[in-house]
Amino acid sequence: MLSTINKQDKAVYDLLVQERKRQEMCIRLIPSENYASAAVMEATGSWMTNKYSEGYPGKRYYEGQQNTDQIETLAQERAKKVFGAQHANVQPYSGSVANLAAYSAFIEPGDTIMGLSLPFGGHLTHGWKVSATGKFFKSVQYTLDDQGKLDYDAIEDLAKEHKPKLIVSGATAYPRIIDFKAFEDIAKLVGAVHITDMAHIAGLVAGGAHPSPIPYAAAVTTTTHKSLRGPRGSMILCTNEHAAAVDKAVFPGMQGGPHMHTISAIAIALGEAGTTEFAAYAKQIVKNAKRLAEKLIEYGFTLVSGGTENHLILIDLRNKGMLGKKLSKALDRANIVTNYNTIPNDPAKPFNPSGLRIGTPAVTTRGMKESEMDKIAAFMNRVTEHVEDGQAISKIGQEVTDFCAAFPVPDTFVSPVS
Ligand code: DSN
Repeated sequence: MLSTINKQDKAVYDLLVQERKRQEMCIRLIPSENYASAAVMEATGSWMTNKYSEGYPGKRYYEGQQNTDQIETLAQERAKKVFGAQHANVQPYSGSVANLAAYSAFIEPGDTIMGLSLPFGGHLTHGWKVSATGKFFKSVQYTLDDQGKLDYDAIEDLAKEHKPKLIVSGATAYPRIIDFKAFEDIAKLVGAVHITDMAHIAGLVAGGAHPSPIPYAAAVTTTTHKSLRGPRGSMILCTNEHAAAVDKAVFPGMQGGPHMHTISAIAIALGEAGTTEFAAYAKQIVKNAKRLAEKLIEYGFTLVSGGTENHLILIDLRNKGMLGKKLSKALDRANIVTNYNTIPNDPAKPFNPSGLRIGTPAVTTRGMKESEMDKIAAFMNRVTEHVEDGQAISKIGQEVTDFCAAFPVPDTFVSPVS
């Protein structure tokens, strides 16, 4: 496997193999990561890499689209079916581009947008000041209440005060169900367009484990590689009413040639996401997150909002007397991969914040269930208690690797020409 790369470029081959091993021997808890299937991985390395297809099916600027038109149409149709959407654009290169495209389909530079502040769990592209979305648009940011939950009354008040043209719902570090109807009602009240970024929860929505934003947003953006378990790509879903504006905003507004190899893999991932197995997977992600949260609480960890209702847990480490970076680095040495993160109203600096963000999509793909979450919580607690003890951390790292051996990763070690 990967024999061609092995023969041609040993340096890259060695790194690819090492990464495969790392993914196999670690407990991967970064909530935006997953293991794509072998079929998805094969498509991303396929012949579609070689094709330019600027435009849309039936309306391209290059010839030779006999197969690309069909595969893009297939991806669109599957996206519409999985999410119950009227229209799907499967071309955005990734989530950030999809968000900027979605905004520009509805509003002009200089207009006001309103999204969840990044340090409270939003995303750079929800209007954070250093992002193009915070520079090209006037940005007003909502935050969370004292419990770490969305406060729809406060969001409504802020919207009434600033009258944004566009309101973004969605988050990257929010452990609770989002009430998309409440956002739509607020948007209607102030005459704003409501856009949802469901990147983190797309797999849960596809599998019926989180309410869908589709009925309540003018457009819904998502990446395809998080809980949806596809390739690194993105989509925008909308009603027929907004299809032309969204398509024009993506191409030619934001991008040139679509990545047809990624779109092929998105089609495959959506084929997988439409199955009953995937629905069970999505529900297990949430069950696992809830169990992991319960156990962490038993070990004395403080969780932002008191727990989780989705795939994600945000730990407030202040009562443990350490910052997120220190713990995430110790966990990494113990082969448990997480990321440090701000907590709401974080007294510490964003590059060394007070929180740790974890989630269960990747471990659930490996077949781990509630009893394994108990073990993961125990490992995490031991690392926290021995954060300064290199020997103890190495011992835990070996135990983690032994534990992982019973849960094979999807075979991503593939080559389309073998
Ligand atoms: N970087 C992604 C995440 O980890 O949530 C969001 O784009």
